[in-house]
Amino acid sequence: MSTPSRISLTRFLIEQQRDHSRINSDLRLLIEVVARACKRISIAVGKGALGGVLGSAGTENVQGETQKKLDVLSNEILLEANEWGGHLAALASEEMDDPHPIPHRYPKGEYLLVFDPLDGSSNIDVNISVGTIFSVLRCPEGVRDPDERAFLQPGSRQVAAGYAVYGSSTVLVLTFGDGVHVFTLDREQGSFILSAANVKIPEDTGEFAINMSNLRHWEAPMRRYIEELLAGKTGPRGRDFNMRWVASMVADVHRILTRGGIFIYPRDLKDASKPGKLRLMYEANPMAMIVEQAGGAATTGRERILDIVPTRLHQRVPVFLGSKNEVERATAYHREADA
Ligand code: AHM
Ligand code: MG
Repeated sequence: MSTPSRISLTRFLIEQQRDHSRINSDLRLLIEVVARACKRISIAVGKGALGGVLGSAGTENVQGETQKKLDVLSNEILLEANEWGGHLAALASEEMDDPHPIPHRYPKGEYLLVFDPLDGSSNIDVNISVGTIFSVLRCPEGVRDPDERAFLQPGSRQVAAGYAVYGSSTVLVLTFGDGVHVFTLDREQGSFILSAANVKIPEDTGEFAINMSNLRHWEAPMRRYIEELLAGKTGPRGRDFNMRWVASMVADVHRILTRGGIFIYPRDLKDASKPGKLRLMYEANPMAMIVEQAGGAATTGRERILDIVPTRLHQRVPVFLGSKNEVERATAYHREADA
């Protein structure tokens, strides 16, 4: 019996282009380049203390968060990898105030890339999974030198989205709007190999992910939803629910992609200027596209995330995503309360 052939990311992308016309050669190059950058980040993360990359960089990003050395390094790796290939019109990142133009010495392409270079910063120094999240948009027609406005497109216009998790193994998850595919890094060969095609999130779940320490700051419908889960068998839901919270969105979402669940980072009344913690363009949108493509749902508790027209590159939104029936229930509670 012959062993089934392993499908590398390169082969997968070539087949998506040649046999299914789902992507063009520039988008194929873009994904290859991002995947290569993720391999480099995975190596840097994997070295841990021996690589001299742990700890704070002593700087702050635009959101006033202290940057870790690995945040800065990962951002540099993604920038450097993507500047010269001719596939991008501009890049933007959680770690940079403004979009990064393609240097004039290089050709420009038709795509915009926006990313969180290393998500889960609080977990970097403690050897817990972190990851990279990215979203690909088309540069609006006729725009030669894209600024922030070029990026402000609803998530429904993403042409691709993905994330990498640097965990016990490194995985890369991808969608082009036609299903979700998971690749696992073969560390010996240095290539990503398809490990699950067309993954689907179960519609029902008994597992939720949320930072419970913020409960006192939540809105009433949010508290109602969680209190019903916590009430378990003898409560209105009539069964017990289990909780998991890694505090790395990439890891929590990957668990949900693998076995279902609902992930929530709700609006928080602690700081009225912040309608949630997570950022729309490089956290909520790519994850929402992936989750919807896997049969799940993603809302702000009130509206579909992918329908939001962004007003700022670094804007924040509440996030409810994962198993469809739970996301719909939590969203219905918010809508009922508003009515
Ligand atoms: P980061 O991009 O600065 O790492 O912040 C985003 C992270 C998410 O990965 C995670 O879901 C959330 O912040 C955890 O927040 P908290 O520390 O409040 O539990
Ligand atoms: Mg993040």
